Amino acid sequence: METILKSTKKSVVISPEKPTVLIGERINPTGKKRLAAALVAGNLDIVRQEAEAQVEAGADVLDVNVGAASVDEVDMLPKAVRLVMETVDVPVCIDSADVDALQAALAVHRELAPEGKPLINSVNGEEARLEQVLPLVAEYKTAVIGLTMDDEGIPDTSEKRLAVARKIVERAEGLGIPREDVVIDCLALTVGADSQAGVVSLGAMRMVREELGVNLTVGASNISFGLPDREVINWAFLAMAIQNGLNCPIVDAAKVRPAILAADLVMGRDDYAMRYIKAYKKRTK
Ligand code: THG
Repeated sequence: METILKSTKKSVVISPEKPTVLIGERINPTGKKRLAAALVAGNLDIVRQEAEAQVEAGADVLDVNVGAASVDEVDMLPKAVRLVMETVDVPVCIDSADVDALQAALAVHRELAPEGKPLINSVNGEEARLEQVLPLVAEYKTAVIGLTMDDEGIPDTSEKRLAVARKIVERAEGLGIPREDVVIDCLALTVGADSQAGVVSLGAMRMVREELGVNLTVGASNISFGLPDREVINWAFLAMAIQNGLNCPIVDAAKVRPAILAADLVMGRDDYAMRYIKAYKKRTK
């Protein structure tokens, strides 16, 4: 099961047989006042800096999200995607709740990388969203993240999240979108509010991976929201999620890459610990 993303110069293969792919989360104004203010002012300098810093920190793909109050995403998302594509070589993950913004960004992506293949973030099990986003995925031949939530919200059991994932995969295949181009997000909610949030998410990952065979992402840092020393919780969750089939988390690469390399090593995906040691040497230099 290979999901292949492409920029102009680079292909990234997401596969259970390969090392974990890191999708860098930092081009996102959520919780970042300085970036939000800059986006409102139309200033994209921080986007350029974050793109460079994340690739330097080991991000394999960059999520691009400009959603904030009073940002015109239809205007800004294509500009941010263009800037990221002109700044770094890695494939992009185009993240918006606004379908018109997704379409505008996809048009720019096609212009700059006619042979490229971005990841769209995201569709979910809501009828309206399936009807709006999947045709874009088919038209632009992209890959897409499917969130395991629907018109009723986020299901509170693993089985119900699996059912939403099954529906998204079936609807995608019905439009001729190959299953390998659907990456499922079983969703992490904070364990600070619900002690079962981690177990439900991890269980859904195992079931989706076993039944549907698709690749898996998750916005990993949500697991620790509101708690102290968040990184420790994120590391534990990521290691367990990787064992349950997670293979392309959305993360802050600078903060979690060592933990992910350690998990890949323990999972037998790093011969002679070459990747782990190389990253350690770079980090301590
Ligand atoms: N699933 C999918 N896509 C997603 C998410 C998901 N995209 C958005 C989000 N969730 C993942 N991205 C982020 C980006 C930033 C933060 C968390 C998740 C974040 N920001 C800090 C804060 O809020 O405190 C600011 C951190 C800083 O400045 O260092 O935490 O779940 N498919």
